[in-house]
Amino acid sequence: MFRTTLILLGILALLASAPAALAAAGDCNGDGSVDQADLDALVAANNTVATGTSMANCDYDGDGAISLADANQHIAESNQ
Ligand SMILES: [Ca+2]
Ligand SMILES: [Ca+2]
Repeated sequence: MFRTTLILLGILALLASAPAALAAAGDCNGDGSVDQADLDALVAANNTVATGTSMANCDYDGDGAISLADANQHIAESNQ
């Protein structure tokens, strides 16, 4: 019984952490999907720091900041 409880708690912990684990490139606003709202957020965040926020999902060049280069890459990858 105790072991079953531990297994169930482990499964619940995995499910609870799934959204963070599934954070995807292009999900600028961190809502779990990639859509127009992400491009809007990306453009609005131009010239801001990306590190430590959901905007890091859209820091395509990995320089720690959001720029128009990231917006251009976001558009290019959205059109694939
Ligand atoms: Ca999103
Ligand atoms: Ca960048």
